Amino acid sequence: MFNVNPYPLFQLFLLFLLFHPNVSARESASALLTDRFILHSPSSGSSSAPQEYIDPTRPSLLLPDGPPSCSLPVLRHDFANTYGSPPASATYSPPADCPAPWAHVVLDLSVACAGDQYDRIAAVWLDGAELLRTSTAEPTESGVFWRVRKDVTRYSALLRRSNASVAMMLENIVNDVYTGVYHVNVSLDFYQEEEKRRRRPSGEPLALGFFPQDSSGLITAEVELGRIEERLDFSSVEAGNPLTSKAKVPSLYEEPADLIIPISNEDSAGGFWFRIQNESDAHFKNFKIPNNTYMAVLEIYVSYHSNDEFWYSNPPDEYIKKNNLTTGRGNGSFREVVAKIDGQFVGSVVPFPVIFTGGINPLFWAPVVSLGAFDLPSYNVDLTPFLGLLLDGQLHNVSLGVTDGIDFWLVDANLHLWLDPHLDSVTAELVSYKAPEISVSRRYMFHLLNGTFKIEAGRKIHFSGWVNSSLGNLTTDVDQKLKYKSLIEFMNDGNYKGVHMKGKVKTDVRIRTGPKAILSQGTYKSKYPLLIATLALPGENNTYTSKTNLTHTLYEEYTLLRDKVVTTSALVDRQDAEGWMLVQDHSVLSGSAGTRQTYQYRDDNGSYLRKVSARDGVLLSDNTTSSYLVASL
Ligand SMILES: *[C@@H]1O[C@H](CO)[C@@H](O)[C@H](O)[C@H]1NC(C)=O
Ligand SMILES: *[C@@H]1O[C@H](CO)[C@@H](O)[C@H](O)[C@H]1NC(C)=O
Ligand SMILES: *[C@@H]1O[C@H](CO)[C@@H](O)[C@H](O)[C@H]1NC(C)=O
Ligand SMILES: *[C@@H]1O[C@H](CO)[C@@H](O)[C@H](O)[C@H]1NC(C)=O
Ligand SMILES: *[C@@H]1O[C@H](CO)[C@@H](O)[C@H](O)[C@H]1NC(C)=O
Ligand SMILES: *[C@@H]1O[C@H](CO)[C@@H](O)[C@H](O)[C@H]1NC(C)=O
Ligand SMILES: *[C@@H]1O[C@H](CO)[C@@H](O)[C@H](O)[C@H]1NC(C)=O
Ligand SMILES: *[C@@H]1O[C@H](CO)[C@@H](O)[C@H](O)[C@H]1NC(C)=O
Ligand SMILES: *[C@@H]1O[C@H](CO)[C@@H](O)[C@H](O)[C@H]1NC(C)=O
Ligand SMILES: *[C@@H]1O[C@H](CO)[C@@H](O)[C@H](O)[C@H]1NC(C)=O
Ligand SMILES: *[C@@H]1O[C@H](CO)[C@@H](O)[C@H](O)[C@H]1NC(C)=O
Ligand SMILES: CC(=O)N[C@H]1CO[C@H](CO)[C@@H](O)[C@@H]1O
Repeated sequence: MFNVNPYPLFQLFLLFLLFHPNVSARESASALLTDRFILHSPSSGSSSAPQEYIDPTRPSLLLPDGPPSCSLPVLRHDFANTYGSPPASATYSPPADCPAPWAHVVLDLSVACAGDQYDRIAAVWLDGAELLRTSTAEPTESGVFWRVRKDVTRYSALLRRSNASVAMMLENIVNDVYTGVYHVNVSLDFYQEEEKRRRRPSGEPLALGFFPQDSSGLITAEVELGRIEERLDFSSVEAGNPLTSKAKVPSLYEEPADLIIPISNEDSAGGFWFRIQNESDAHFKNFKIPNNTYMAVLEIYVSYHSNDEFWYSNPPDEYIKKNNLTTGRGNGSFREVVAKIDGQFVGSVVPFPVIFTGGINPLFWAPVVSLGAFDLPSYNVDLTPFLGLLLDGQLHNVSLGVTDGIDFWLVDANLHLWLDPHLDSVTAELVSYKAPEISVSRRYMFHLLNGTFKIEAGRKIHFSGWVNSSLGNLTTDVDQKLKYKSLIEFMNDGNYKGVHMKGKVKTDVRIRTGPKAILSQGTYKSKYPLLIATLALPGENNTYTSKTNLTHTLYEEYTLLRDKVVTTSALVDRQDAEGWMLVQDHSVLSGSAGTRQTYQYRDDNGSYLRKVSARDGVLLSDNTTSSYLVASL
């Protein structure tokens, strides 16, 4: 049993009352709206030590083991009343004693906080390109702390820059009610491989070219020739005679890009992300790519807030209107983040539903946070088939928007580009483009506050294009199948709410030299079902008790076929949570809850299983079984 001290004043709620004087008791005391809450910490027993919070979703076995070659602190900041302030920033240069190339680079974020505070969204950027999207735990009086370690090797092109700007945004509010200040350290750990150190003793980057600074404030690139040669094994390629080479297959994003162009907000006063407020609110960024780009991937970062924080549980507007509800959390339960180039659809994402630590029942997320809450996923869209449209030395634009989105989404992207080290320019053409409109079917039935709302959506896309580079004339086929299902049920006159959502995506990327000659094929499959059942029982004095069961799973499978060798990896990450809370306004007065998590990963080298269970803020067990030789935690 978790006992907490309610605060009589709750600023936001008062504001809400001020502007919505007719808020119905029915609405504030029901399961109708999936919401966020604040956990006020007990004032007694606060002498206990600060507690570590964990996100056991990314095991360190996937990260390098042992001490890094160098560790570089890059940013330290106390995020107090930072609402409306620009991001905290510092100057970054790679460590002099650990020059590139690096086998791995790991971003290490440490956060500590004590007091009362909501969960907050945050991000770290380097020269405007996002490296990490993260959210915070809700603290307690005695304090909480956590650490996020993320492999950022893929951003090596940025990390090689000197005098770059590292920035972190974390919009926090500190006043009499919200007292928690987030203390943050960001550092980078560089791991050098012995072999690589031997091969490139000087580590001196060879500047291949600078792309002219454009009037609209474009890119300056520095490319390291040695790095590219190592990766692609151009050794058999005669620089002057590229087309005779027996093509070695480019790795599917295994090696870092040579150039990363941020698709982010140049006006960074509110952070480098774009703030998307409705479905017509798409944001653009102009860019120019080098003429020798042979592979391109757009990496999209997203998070959803305010009226769309729980977009997958929002009822349609007709239900809200018909029942005279005052909520803005509507527009149905389907969203799609759409990327376009020069106005043409090139890819989309139905995001994985990350639940922040104040969401649904905050007691679920102490001290085990929801899947991805400390390290939100980013999504890759392969743009290689579109290089034919971009390789003209002209300005193009990427736009990012949210179908059916309402206030507000934080979205940006990084354009990863791989450059040919032997040619000043390559040629390319988009050969096949099939991107039908997404099909969405909606079946809504309701009578007053009871109802069922079903949405099914799907889309199949196919893009194909060739790029003639010193690797040969390679055709890239991208096929993607997207499926989305959502069912929201309201029963007991709105006091019971069931949310069933499932996202499913399968992406195939094939690289071939001819119609049948496949050099490599990568297949990525992902499924993410989420089930939430909430029963609310109205209580005295504008309180209610809410009981919730939740199951949240991420399935991922990756298969790579290359040189007739197949490699696979698979992940199942599942959380089951159940519990109750007594709520007044948005404050949790008391409650009890438990969360169990099972993280299973396997690949061709072994398997890894981690089981964690927690109850009422206490970690009960944390057991790991691993067949890997090194599995330090
Ligand atoms: C940040 O680093 C400083 C200096 O090493 C240390 O004193 C402080 O405790 C760190 N804070 C966090 C949140 O890790
Ligand atoms: C670093 O960047 C700042 C501003 O971007 C500039 O004023 C300064 O001259 C640069 N320093 C070096 C050593 O390039
Ligand atoms: C969408 O949001 C933008 C940016 O806030 C605003 O200018 C525009 O009027 C909004 N459109 C609609 C239809 O609400
Ligand atoms: C909503 O408000 C209208 C106008 O005040 C009223 O006629 C209607 O009965 C109300 N509907 C419900 C479900 O309360
Ligand atoms: C983006 O490109 C399209 C097609 O070239 C053009 O119509 C549109 O005006 C561009 N948008 C911006 C904001 O540059
Ligand atoms: C890239 O190619 C275009 C024509 O295709 C040309 O106008 C431009 O000058 C080239 N850019 C560079 C940097 O060579
Ligand atoms: C590359 O291959 C495609 C067919 O696979 C062909 O249509 C195209 O003309 C080739 N490009 C060059 C420059 O040879
Ligand atoms: C709503 O459904 C519940 C059962 O879930 C039923 O008891 C109640 O009568 C229904 N309300 C209305 C207005 O139909
Ligand atoms: C949660 O699950 C338990 C056990 O299956 C069940 O008894 C309870 O009714 C469920 N609660 C809700 C709100 O669905
Ligand atoms: C509700 O408020 C009244 C008056 O403030 C108080 O007497 C009563 O104990 C409260 N009930 C609960 C359940 O807190
Ligand atoms: C599981 O972990 C708990 C504490 O974390 C420990 O007490 C227990 O012995 C472990 N069980 C196994 C089977 O390893
Ligand atoms: C599905 C749905 O209700 N979509 C609506 C979302 O909101 C915009 C306006 O903000 C409408 O135009 C859409 O029809």
